[in-house]
Amino acid sequence: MQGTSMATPLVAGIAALVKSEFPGENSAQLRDDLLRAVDPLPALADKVATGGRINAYKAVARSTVAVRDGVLRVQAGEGQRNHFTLSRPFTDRILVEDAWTPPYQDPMGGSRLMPGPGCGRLSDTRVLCTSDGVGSIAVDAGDLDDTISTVDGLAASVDCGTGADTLVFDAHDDARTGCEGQTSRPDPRPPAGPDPNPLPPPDPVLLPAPKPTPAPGPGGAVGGTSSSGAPARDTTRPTAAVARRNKRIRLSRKGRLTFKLGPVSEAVTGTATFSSRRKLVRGKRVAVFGRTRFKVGAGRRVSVRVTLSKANRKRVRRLKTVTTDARFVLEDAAGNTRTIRFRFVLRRP
Ligand SMILES: [Ca+2]
Ligand SMILES: [Ca+2]
Repeated sequence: MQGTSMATPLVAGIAALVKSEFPGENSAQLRDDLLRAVDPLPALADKVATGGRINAYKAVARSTVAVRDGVLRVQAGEGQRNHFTLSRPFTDRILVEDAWTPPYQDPMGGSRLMPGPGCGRLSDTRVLCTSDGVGSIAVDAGDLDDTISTVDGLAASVDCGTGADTLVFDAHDDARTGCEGQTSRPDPRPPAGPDPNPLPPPDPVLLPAPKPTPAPGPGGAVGGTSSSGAPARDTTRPTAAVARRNKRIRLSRKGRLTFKLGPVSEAVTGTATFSSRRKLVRGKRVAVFGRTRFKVGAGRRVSVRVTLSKANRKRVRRLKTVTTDARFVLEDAAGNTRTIRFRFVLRRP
């Protein structure tokens, strides 16, 4: 079974599943959930927006992580095999992880971590919390077979729940319930001083729904969609405003094409790929004629320059104009990516 007509009911079915589990979500949140719940597949890298295939387990498996009243609480949802790992990379931070099992590995495990007060998301399965004022840790792994590794040097209360569970703990006065396999951890590694970076921003999904903003004019924010209304703000992915869009760009006499995008909301690295249909590079239906990498700081504009080959320069001169597709893939320090596409007309010098 393949193709969009097959994929549509599958995605719609998973959307219904998410909606029944989390009825309070609005459509922007639901869309965000579906775009995150994929197994990346190399074969789909350039074919679909997410570069992956939807995974129903990933769409609904969620755990919450928050600091309340001096306790860091990790609460698993129902029907999840969790692999909670707590660590202390910095003296003032606690890192909580619940990694997905690799695609095709059965049974599925891991969960998307939803950061509450005192915590922020690094990626879907990694959350960083403050340890300021945190006196103890409470982990509830819930049903099914879970593995839990607690943080060093903090009293933990671990409830492994039902299932065959495995716990790795340090010699602290930990309270442990329902954990069958237990291992004491050897000497902890000391944390690397205070974290020089601020905590990641709070989870946009837990924030009140964003107010609709007026349609973006020139230089407006660009989200996942381009023309249909104001996109939802997504602080976990790099955003960029558009400087040149649907414009005509003139090729320089030396065959250079300069394209500007930005400014970007945070420091990003990325690639820009330029392709045209048939006209440049003979014999191919869609041909890439330029590709370049870039690296820019927060608040700066992405400016890329591509030089056309001599043969392609000649073709642009002959054709006068060439419809060109530009594809920008931005990646922030935490590994979140965003793809932005444009179509513009390349003009001869
Ligand atoms: Ca569990
Ligand atoms: Ca369990």
